[in-house]
Amino acid sequence: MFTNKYKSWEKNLVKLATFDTVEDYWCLYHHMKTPSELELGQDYSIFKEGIQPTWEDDANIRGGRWLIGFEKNNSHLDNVWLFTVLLVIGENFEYSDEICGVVVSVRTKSKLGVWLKNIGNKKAIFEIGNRLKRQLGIDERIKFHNHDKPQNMYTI
Ligand code: MGP
Repeated sequence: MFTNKYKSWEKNLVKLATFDTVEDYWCLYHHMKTPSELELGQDYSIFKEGIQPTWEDDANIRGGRWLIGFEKNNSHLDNVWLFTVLLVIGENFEYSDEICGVVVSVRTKSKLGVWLKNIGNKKAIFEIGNRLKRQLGIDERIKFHNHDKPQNMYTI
């Protein structure tokens, strides 16, 4: 998790737990706050074993993320987060191997990011983005950003 207590970005990262199965995640889930119960500025990150939730990690350095934005005080945040986590850990994508992790950032306008390994794998980027939209029932546009650059690469 990102605690938002310290000035240094890295110092705010705290490892909460590891899990192997959906069942184990379910146990953790029931003991944790939901995103909407976190403080403003905090994040939850769930990444595959061995991958740090940072742009600098070897698995992320050539990657990017699909970003799903939420309006202020959106009541769907917790459900969309849970459903996204279950989709990702259940490997529900044709290109599940390309997914590094998922992050929910609690802000005035919160956001959910699905981090992918390789900005060169356009097929995987679109398969994952389109499936996320379909499975989560998102009608609004979502944007894919290269971790390196602030402007978005793709919009669907
Ligand atoms: P953020 O948490 O992704 O967005 O990054 P937020 O808080 O909504 O603000 P935004 O307006 O910048 O979108 C906030 C800041 O945290 C970034 O500008 C970086 O300074 C720092 N930061 C975020 N991430 C994910 C990283 C990272 O992976 N590595 C490093 N070194 N800094 C990061």
